[in-house]
Amino acid sequence: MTNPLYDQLFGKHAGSSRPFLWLKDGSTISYDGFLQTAARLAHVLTRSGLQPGDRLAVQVAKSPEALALYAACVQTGIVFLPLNTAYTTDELRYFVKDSAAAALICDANSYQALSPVCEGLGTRVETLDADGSGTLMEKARGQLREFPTISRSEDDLAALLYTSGTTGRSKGAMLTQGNLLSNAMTLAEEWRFGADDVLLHALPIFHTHGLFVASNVSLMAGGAMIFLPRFDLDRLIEWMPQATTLMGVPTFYTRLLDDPRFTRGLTAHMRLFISGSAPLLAEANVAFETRTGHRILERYGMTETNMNTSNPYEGERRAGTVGFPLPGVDLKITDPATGEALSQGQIGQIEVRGPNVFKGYWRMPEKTGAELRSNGYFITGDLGKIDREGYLHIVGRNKDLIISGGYNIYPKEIEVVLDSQPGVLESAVIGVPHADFGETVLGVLVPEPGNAPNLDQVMAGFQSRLARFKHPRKLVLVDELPRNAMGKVQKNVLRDQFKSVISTD
Ligand code: MLC
Ligand code: AMP
Repeated sequence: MTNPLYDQLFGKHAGSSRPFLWLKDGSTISYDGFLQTAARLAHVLTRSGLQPGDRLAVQVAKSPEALALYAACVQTGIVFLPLNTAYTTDELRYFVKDSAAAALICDANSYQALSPVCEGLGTRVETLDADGSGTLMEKARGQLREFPTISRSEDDLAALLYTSGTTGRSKGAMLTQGNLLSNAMTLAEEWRFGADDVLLHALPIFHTHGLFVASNVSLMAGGAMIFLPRFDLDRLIEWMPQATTLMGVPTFYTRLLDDPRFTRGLTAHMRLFISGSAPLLAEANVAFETRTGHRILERYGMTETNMNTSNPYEGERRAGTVGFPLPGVDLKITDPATGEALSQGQIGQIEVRGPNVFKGYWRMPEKTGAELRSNGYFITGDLGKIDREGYLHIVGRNKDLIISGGYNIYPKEIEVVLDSQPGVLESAVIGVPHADFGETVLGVLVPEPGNAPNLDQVMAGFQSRLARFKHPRKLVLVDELPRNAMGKVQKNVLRDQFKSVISTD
């Protein structure tokens, strides 16, 4: 085998006229058509000088061409580096510089802002828009429909995915071919994906969930995807009769439940609903079953590890839990202070080991050393316990992290911006309950003596610096922040104090 990930996900479908992508206008793209686009893109990338191991940063709207770019990277050994379309130019500068990306693909709209940034960093820029137009596809048009796949091993890097850090500096998680391949194989089998499956795909493709879990599993099984540009309730309901499975973050499911058109009849033919990326409230799962007769299958994963655990396909899907470790994944609960394994029922930090666990953080050996033990266990930063029957319950986080609508937001990044604003002495950013997003961002500010900040100006300070989804939904002023004996801000006290501040608005 020359390139295990390419061969298993893509190469085996060469020549197949089966539909791979169904688009919102009702047209389809066959496996073969998709692979031909990928091959053309592979020629463009290699002809522009990109070598195996080089990073290709991609910040583009979801489209078949954007997914083909991922396939082209796998085929050429170029490391795929997808970026959230909401990131600002300031955020992009960091990712391109830190990864030393050889090239960036962006929307035509962003070209003007990003090309000077890239020029300074020696990074080439091409454009790709949602409709497939732009310089990239223009160059692809004249290329051959076949590309001689570059040889790779399971240990070679396939992708670099940035996850924010608790210190405010994002870390690039290095994912190998073997990491992605092992997880795709396991999940396709565990969730019984087959060539007849049609996955309703409404997630973004710049994160693990939409890119690796949803797309890799479909590719592994040879199934099709209804490839919607984004989550849109009307489109989801319109397309559901054609689908067999749906993967989503909990917000997908709560929004569906809020819509009277989402009925037992609409879902009667569905084979499977899967949720992840954020906690699905047990009550939401129970309400979903009452409405549809389906119990959502909840699983647990993260950027660094792909998927770690899953509720069973057959057997009890226990609401409020994330199920059992996947085959090949070792999982233990440890004492955060000592790292010693705890016994069943005790709450501690969740550690995982297996072929799914990443290779480390890009050019950050100390961070890698702090989170990835030499015996292969990765310290997830999540807190959990295992119940009597072996189901994992996630009960909290040992890391300062907010998950809003499935997007991770690190408070430190926001506090740095708040603290730099005139009139702000100090700040603490916390997650508070939100009916739609699960959690949302609240900024708690202490004013400078005699110089209260203008809150509108403070909010305006975020515009160019951080993606919109990270901006606080609300700012509140307090005289001082609660601190413990060590002087550490007690965010749990603030979370308790302000737990109703958003939902009761
Ligand atoms: C959008 N907005 C958000 C937001 N999404 N704000 C907070 N949290 C979010 N998740 C903001 C926009 O900036 C905009 O602000 C307003 O909300 C409406 O934007 P929108 O584009 O209309 O939002 P919508 O389409 O409704 O998006 C909500 C969503 C989306 C939940 C459908 O966020 C989404 O697709 N989330 C999935 C994220 C995901 O894939 N996570 C997986 C990570 S991988 P304004 O003020 O300008 O109107 C991972 C590992 C694992 O975690 O285990 O899977
Ligand atoms: P990310 O860094 O975006 O990959 O997010 C990973 C984090 O999402 C995990 O560390 C968990 O905190 C959280 N997460 C993922 N799936 C679940 C789930 N099913 N329940 C609770 N939290 C989850």
